[in-house]
Amino acid sequence: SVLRVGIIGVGMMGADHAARVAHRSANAALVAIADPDQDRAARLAARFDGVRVISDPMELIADPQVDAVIIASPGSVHEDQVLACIVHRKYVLCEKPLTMDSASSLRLVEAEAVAGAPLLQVGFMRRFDPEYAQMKRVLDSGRLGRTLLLHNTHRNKSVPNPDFRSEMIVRDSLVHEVDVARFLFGQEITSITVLSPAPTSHALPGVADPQVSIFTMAGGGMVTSEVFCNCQVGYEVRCEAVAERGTLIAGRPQTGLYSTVAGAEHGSWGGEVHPDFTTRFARAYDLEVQSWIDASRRRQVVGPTSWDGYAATAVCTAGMQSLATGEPVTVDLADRTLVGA
Ligand code: ISE
Repeated sequence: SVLRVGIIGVGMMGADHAARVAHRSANAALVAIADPDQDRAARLAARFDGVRVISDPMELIADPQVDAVIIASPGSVHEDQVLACIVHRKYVLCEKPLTMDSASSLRLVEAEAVAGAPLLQVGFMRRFDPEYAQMKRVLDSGRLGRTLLLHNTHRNKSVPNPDFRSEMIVRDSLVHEVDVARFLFGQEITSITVLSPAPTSHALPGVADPQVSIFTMAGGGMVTSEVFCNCQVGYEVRCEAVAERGTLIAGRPQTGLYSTVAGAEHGSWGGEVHPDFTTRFARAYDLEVQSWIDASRRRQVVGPTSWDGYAATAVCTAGMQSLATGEPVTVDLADRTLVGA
């Protein structure tokens, strides 16, 4: 039977997922959406057949006609919404960050363990990007020897939202690099340092942008990440892995001299720089959502788990502390066996 999907939050990401579920996925139907902005929800619903607008997200989760839920609301309301999905035994794909801090994410890991079956996939779509996925396979094959380092670049053209301050760059943007590091190394992060170089004049006053972060992995490897949210050019995400006998780069521009300049639409390199994540990771999101649909129909969770969401939030919680001093902060992680994850 077709998986009947409801979506909570239809801003940029939720609206993108709505079109994906309705038009580009097999064995799924978009049946309901909820958003605090009723007009926005009604306008979006009108673009599809048979999609109901339900004003209360909790009602959408409880609705017997909704089999599974995508949560694309702001991180601050994720905890209650994911908890409701667990209570109603609904499969749920929750966008990152899982929650705002480590303690609330841990509560979700525990609630899922008590429910007795995994229900939650966290929206770390990079794991589904064909190049990142291939990088993982090559590193795991051992052909290049042990993985030593990762160098990540993560740039956004701009962040118009005035709430997007230094902490949010850690919690909402750097969190992807946190998951990439845990995914590619297959290890936890033990400490994080967040450095604040002199900021760009395009950042709001007092906002540390760009930021440079250093993670230490449980096995002693290291990860450096530049996150730059007002780079003026476009969306650029790259990862270089350094192993004992070789290197790999995901997200490399295809050919020739690469040069970007602010002012043109999205910069240029003889080709186009992506305007934002919806185009750069379109394929990753398609694969992520289809995999979630397929797994939910089999009553399974196969992507990043509640533990992955919690571990990433725990690293970002430590990262937000480090932001204040620039000193390394040890990541405080629960004992996985004790929480049943
Ligand atoms: C956004 O929420 C994302 O997830 C993007 O991938 C990231 O580049 C951006 O900085 C975040 O705001």
